[in-house]
Amino acid sequence: MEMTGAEIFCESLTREGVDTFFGYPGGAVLHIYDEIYKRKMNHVLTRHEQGAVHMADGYARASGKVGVALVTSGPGATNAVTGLATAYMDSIPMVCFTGQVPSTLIGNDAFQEADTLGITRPVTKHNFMVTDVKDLARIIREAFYIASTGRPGPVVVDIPKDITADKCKFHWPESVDIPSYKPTVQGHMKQVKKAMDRLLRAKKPVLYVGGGVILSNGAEELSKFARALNIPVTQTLMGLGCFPMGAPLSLDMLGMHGTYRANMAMSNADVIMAVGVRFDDRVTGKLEKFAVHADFIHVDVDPASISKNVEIQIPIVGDARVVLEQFNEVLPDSKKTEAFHKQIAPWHEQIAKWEATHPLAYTHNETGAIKPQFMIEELQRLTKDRDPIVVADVGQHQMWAAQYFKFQKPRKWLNSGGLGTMGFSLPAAIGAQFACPDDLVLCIAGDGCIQMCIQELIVAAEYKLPIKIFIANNSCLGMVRQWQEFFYEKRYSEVLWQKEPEWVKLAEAFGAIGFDVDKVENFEKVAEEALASPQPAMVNVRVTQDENVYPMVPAGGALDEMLVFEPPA
Ligand SMILES: Cc1ncc(C[n+]2csc(CCOP(=O)(O)OP(=O)(O)O)c2C)c(N)n1
Repeated sequence: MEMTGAEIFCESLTREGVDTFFGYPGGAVLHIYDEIYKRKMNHVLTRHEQGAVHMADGYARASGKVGVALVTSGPGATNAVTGLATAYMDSIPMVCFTGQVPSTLIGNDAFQEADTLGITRPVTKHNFMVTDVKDLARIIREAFYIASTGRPGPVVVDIPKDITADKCKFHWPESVDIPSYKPTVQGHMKQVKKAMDRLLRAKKPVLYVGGGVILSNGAEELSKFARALNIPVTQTLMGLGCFPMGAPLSLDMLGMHGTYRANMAMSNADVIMAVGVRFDDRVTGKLEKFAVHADFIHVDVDPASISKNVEIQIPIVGDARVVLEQFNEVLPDSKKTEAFHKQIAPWHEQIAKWEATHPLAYTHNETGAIKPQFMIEELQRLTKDRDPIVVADVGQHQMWAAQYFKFQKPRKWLNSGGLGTMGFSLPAAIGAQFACPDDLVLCIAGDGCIQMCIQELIVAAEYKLPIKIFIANNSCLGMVRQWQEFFYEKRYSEVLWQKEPEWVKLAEAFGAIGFDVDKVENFEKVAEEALASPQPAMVNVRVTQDENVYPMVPAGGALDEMLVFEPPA
């Protein structure tokens, strides 16, 4: 039977098992939207294309499935770019369909024409333009395959309008075979054994693990491996929760705002086994001074990330979970393991000393004003039994959430780590709630970030999503203020607001319930009320303005040259 391109589009999404997708209509995608209407598909109408793509992203991060977005040509596609770049930097599996002007008009500066392929090429893992309706089903199948295999990432499929009206016989390929794309899954066993051998000779080993462990669903294998050998584990911002934070072996986060013990351990280690990480500059600090005593083992699915920033002695290309499984197969016998534990015992003692001298710390305010760190700690305490998904935005509040909310499991901590996209949290929280309808979803945002995609709050109200937004409101762009305090002699240029919205009214205007709180003594009551509500809620938490995130490795500094918190005399 013949189908139109629009029918093929919808049928292909169904075959891919897409249960929810996010989008915004327009001229170039009208045929597709007509078919969505006829089939009553589970499409979520957002209020901005950036919101649609962040929702698809949050859905993917929380569920592990491919997130799907659909936007129109021209401004629809350009509005999607920030969301695509965000997903690209964090290796999030996503397929974004963009409408395009009819094939005959391409290159004519037609109404709502943009060179979507050109614009999105640097921010996608791959992109396609469909030039024949007969290719549509195959391209959609390949797009999902490319997005979700190897190092995951967003894929754009650009579909000219005429293709969605053209007809052909529907053919769904049984399997995908792309000769130029064959990601390596299994690690080379010789390399695994070599790495194990080097590791067992280490006196100061560290496991440096990140988002790749979460993306590959490798957290269990990681725990098994780290615990068997008793090796300390530090996680990147993207990897939080892939190993339980606060556990005896966990050094928690490393990098610019990492813990003192994590950064000192990295700086003094003799062997670093990196798994599913990319040696980002926010992690390494000054490269010439990064972990100068260490030999590196690097496990990564993307061969291009190996020796990209730091020279690797033992590379292993493969899926993080699969390679960790391979490591667990060649664990030493109990006698050798015991000897290794003894060999690294002084290292554990040293790490404990670092932790004792410089733990994460802040002081409470005598006036009863709320410190942002307190807000995070309290939120964790009040939601412990509900194992929430926490979606953060970008700035100081993000770093405090990363430091103080001790994530125990993967996929519970979602944030824009690579691109640092302000505005991410609210739509991503909505996407996460669609993916996990029974979970508590907390959105932790700054007063700057929340205003960037606030229009999506109405979507939470419309779909009755009980997301809980906590705004750490310091009446400024706090992270920028902190840099201006430290590095620009307190010249606070364009970071302090003169006016802000009336937050409770704003929440109510969007169909959510709103709360204000500004004293420690009231926080619990207000938070409990918001958390208990079946509605979306937005809590404006007035926090102190002059708080800084510590430790801090100044940009371009070495990891062990941290500015640390000094309690006031
Ligand atoms: C889209 C975008 N624009 C600008 C920035 C630069 N930036 C990083 S953090 C930050 C301040 C965020 O302020 P706020 O949301 O109030 O959070 P706070 O740091 O105060 O916790 C800014 C402007 C960014 N990351 N993203």
